[in-house]
Parts: sequence; structure tokens; C-alpha cells
Amino acid sequence: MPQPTRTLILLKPDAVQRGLMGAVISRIEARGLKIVGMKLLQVDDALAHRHYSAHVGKPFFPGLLKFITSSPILAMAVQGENAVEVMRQMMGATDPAKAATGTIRADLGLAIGRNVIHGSDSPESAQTELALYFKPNELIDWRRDTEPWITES
Ligand code: IDP
Ligand code: MG
Repeated sequence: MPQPTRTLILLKPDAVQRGLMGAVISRIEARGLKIVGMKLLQVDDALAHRHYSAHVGKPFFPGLLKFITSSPILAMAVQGENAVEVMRQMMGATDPAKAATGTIRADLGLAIGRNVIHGSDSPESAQTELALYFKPNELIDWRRDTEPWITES
């Protein structure tokens, strides 16, 4: 039986401003994934540079930095079997115009620079990214009584 893993999900400033937090959270809950941490926060320049260190220097980085620090985000730790991969599939391709219909980015977004959601791209980056946003005691290992109706484990 696959062990549950955790991933970092951010509802970006566009999602918060557009009132889409509930719509995205509903999809995550309905899929059977479990939210084990949640925080509304304002990303500052330092955190943005750490989170997007791989993109510093790219042509779109200044715009990305301005966008991600422009307004609050909702950070979530999401847990479940293959949570990283499942969330990436649910999110869809980086550019909402190219994302498959039915994915969060395709259904709720139009432009690559306003693509609603971030999700870690590997279990390793999930560990690193979760530590940027959450202290260990802010992640709650709670028992969900519907678990046997969602997985066989
Ligand atoms: P991902 O979010 O699907 O993992 P990455 O390539 O890691 O995509 O890029 C990180 C974020 O940078 C994207 O989600 C998007 O907000 C922004 N971004 C990436 N490429 C572009 C671009 O070409 N123009 C504008 N923003 C971009
Ligand atoms: Mg990425």
C-alpha cells in the first residue's frame, strides 16, 4: 500500500483576490486528499527568492516576484497517497491556455502569469518547500474518520 506523502500547495494572490480559495479547496477535499496545514500569509521578497530560487534570472522572474508578493496567498500542506503527483495532475500544465480541461489551471485561469496555484514538483522539493512555509508543529497529523472510504489502507 503506498504511504501517504505531503506536498506544498499555494493558492496564489490571483486565487485569493478572485475568491477562488473555496473552489480549489473543495476540489482537494473531494479528491480525498487531506489538508494537514493551512496559513494565509503575505510573501516577502526574501521568501519569494527562496521559493523560486530556480527561476531567479529568468525573463519572467521580475513579474513573478511582483505578482507573488502583491497580495496574500494561502499556503497548504496536503497529504495523501501520491499527493505530489496527484496535485500536479489536478493543477494541470503551467500555462492555463495549454492545461487540459478539467484541471484547476484550465478551469479557473487564462494566463501563465496568473495561474492560480503552485504545487511542489517532487517529493524532495515538497520537503524543502513545506519547511519554507510551515514549522513542524504547524503540520497536524490528524485522524480522518472517512479514511477507509477513501483508501484501502
Ligand atoms: P509550475 O508552477 O507549473 O511548476 P514553473 O516552470 O516551476 O511552473 O514556474 C513557476 C511559476 O513561474 C509558474 O507557475 C508561473 O507562475 C511562473 N512562470 C513560469 N513561466 C512563466 C512565463 O513564461 N511567463 C510568466 N510566468 C511564468
Ligand atoms: Mg515549478
